[in-house]
Amino acid sequence: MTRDDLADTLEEIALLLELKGENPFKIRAYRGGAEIVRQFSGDIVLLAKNNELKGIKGIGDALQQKLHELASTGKLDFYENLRAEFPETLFDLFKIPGLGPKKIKALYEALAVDSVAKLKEVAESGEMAKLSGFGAKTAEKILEAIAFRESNADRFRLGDVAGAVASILDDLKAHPECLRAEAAGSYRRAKETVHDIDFLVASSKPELIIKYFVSLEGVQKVIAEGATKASVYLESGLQCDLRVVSNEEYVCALAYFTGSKEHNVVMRGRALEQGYTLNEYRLGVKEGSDKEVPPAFETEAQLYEFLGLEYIPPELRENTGEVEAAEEGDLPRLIEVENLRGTFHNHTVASDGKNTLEEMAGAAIELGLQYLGIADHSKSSFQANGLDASRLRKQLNEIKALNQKFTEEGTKFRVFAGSEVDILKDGSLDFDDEMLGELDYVVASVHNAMTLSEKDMTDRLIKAVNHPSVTMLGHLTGRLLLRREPYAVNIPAVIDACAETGTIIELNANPWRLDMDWRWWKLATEKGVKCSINPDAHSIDHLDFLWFGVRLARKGWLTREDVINTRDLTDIETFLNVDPVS
Ligand code: DGT
Ligand code: CA
Ligand code: ZN
Repeated sequence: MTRDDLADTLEEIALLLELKGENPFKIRAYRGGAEIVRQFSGDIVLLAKNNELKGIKGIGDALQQKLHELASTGKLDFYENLRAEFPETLFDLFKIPGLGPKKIKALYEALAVDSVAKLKEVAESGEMAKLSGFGAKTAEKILEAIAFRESNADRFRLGDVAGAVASILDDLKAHPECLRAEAAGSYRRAKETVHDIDFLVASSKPELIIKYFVSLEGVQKVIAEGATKASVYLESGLQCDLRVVSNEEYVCALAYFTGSKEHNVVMRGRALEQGYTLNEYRLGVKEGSDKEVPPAFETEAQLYEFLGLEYIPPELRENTGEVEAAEEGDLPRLIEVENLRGTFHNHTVASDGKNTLEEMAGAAIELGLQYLGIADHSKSSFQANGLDASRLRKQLNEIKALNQKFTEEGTKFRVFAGSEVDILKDGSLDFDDEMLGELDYVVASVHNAMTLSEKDMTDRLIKAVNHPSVTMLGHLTGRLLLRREPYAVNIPAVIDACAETGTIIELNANPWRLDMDWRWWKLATEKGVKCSINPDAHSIDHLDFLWFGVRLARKGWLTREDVINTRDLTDIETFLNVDPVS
C-alpha cells in the first residue's frame, strides 16, 4: 500500500457513492480525504497502519478507520462491497481521459453506459450528443480517447515495470545454474513504453531455470512452459518471456532478442555480405563461402567488432543510422548516470511537492549531486498550489538562508532558486520581468489551454523561448505516456527558436512524460541546443527518475557535453550567470 493507493481508493469510493446518488457531504468527505492523503507531509501510510490518524484535519472517524483497515490489511471491505454493486467493466470508464465523474454518472443513468464498448456505441450512434452537457464535439473527443486507448493496449511505461524487471533479473542471477542473464528487447533498448519483457539466461540446465522462473514470486499466471522457453504474466498484467540458451549461444541470442527487428535486419545483411549467417544462436559460415567458422563470442562488443563495427549500445539499436556511424567509428560517447552533477526542475511543499526544501536538498546531497534547482509552480497553476510573487520571494529567502548554512558548515552544495513558470495562452509568462529577474533560472512550461491549433501553440512556445529570462522549456509537448497525446506543436520550429536564443530543452525524466521525445534530440543537438535532464521531482524518491532520464538521453544519442546538468557547480554558476555564495 502506497500513499497513492490510499488516495486512489478514497477517490474511487467518492465516485461510486456519486453514481449511487448518495449524500453529497459524504461524497465530499471522501474526495477531500483523498486530497489530504496526497498532500500530507508526514508518513501517512505508516500512521494509517498504526491507527494514528486522530487529529488530522479533514479525516474524520469513518475515514480514519477505513484508512487503517486499508493500510494494515491491504483491503477494504466497504470498498469491495461497493464495487461489487457495479459491473466490473464500468471501472474501465474511469481511465478514459475527458470523462469525469459527472459525465460517467449522466451516461450511466441516462443511457446505461457501463463499459467502454457501450460508451463507443452511444458516441457513434449520436445518442450521447443529445444528452444535456454533451454534444457532438464531446462525443468526438471521447471516440478519440477510446481509439488512443485501444492503440496503446497492452503497453506499459518503462518506469512502471523497471522495479519488477530488476527484481526478476536479480532472482535469475541468484540461481546457481545461471551463468549470465539480461532483460533484452525494448526494455534493454530503453523504449519509453514496452509490450513485454524478454529475459535471456545462459545455463547448461535450462529445465531447472525454467521451473524456477515460472514459480517466482510475482508470477500470477503461466502462459507457456517448455524445455527452454516460458511465458508468464505478472500481477500487473505484464507478460514476461524467458529463453534459456547455452553459454556459447548467449551473445548472439542477446543481440538478437535485444533487437530492434530493424537493427537485426541490417546486421544480418551485413553478415551475409561478409560471407556469414547471423541468427538467434550463432554467427555461422554462409554456404559456398570460404570463411572459417568464427569462435564463440564472449561479449557483444566482440560480435560487433567481428563485423567491422564499433560496439553499438542497446539504446541506439533502432536502425536510425547507428550501423553506418559504427562503421565509421563515429558513434557518440553516450552520457552515463555518473556524469550528472545536479538537476533543475524540482518541486517542494511550497507548491505540489511532498517534501520540504531542506529534505529535497538533503536527498540530492545523498545522491552525490552538487546542486539542486528548485522550480515550484507559478500562480496560474492554482490546482498545483502555484506560488504568487510574494510566496516566491519568501522561498528565495529560505533558499538563500539554506545556501548560507551550507557554506558555513563547509558543505559543497547549492540550491538554485527558480520557478516552473506557466506559459500563458498568449505566450506571456506568469510572472512579471522584475520577479523573473530575481531568479537564478526559469523553467517555462505549458499547463493549460492545451488544445490550441498547432500554429498557435508553436507561436506560444516560441514567444516564451524568446523571453530573456527563460533558461529552459519544461516538458515540451505535455504528453502523458499511454494517457494523453502530446499537444499539437511544430517541434522543429521550437528547436530552431531554442537554438537562436540559447534556450535549453528539458528532458523531463518523469516516466509518465519522458518529454521531449528521444526521437528529436539528434535534430536538437545538430542545431546546438543543450538538454537538461530533469526529474520534475515532487518528492525525494522522484530524484531517482534521473535514471530513466539518462536512459532516454542515451536513446537520443546525447553525450555528456550535450547535457547541461553534467557541469559542475562552478561551471553552472558561470553558465547561469549567478554569483557564487559568499
Ligand atoms: P515490444 O516487446 O513490442 O516492446 O518490442 P521488442 O523489440 O521487445 O519486440 P519483441 O518482444 O517482439 O521481440 C524482442 C526482440 O526479438 C526484437 O526486438 C527483435 C527480435 N525479434 C523478434 N521477432 C523477430 C523477427 O521476426 N525478426 C527479427 N529479425 N527479429 C525478431
Ligand atoms: Ca519485448
Ligand atoms: Zn510541469
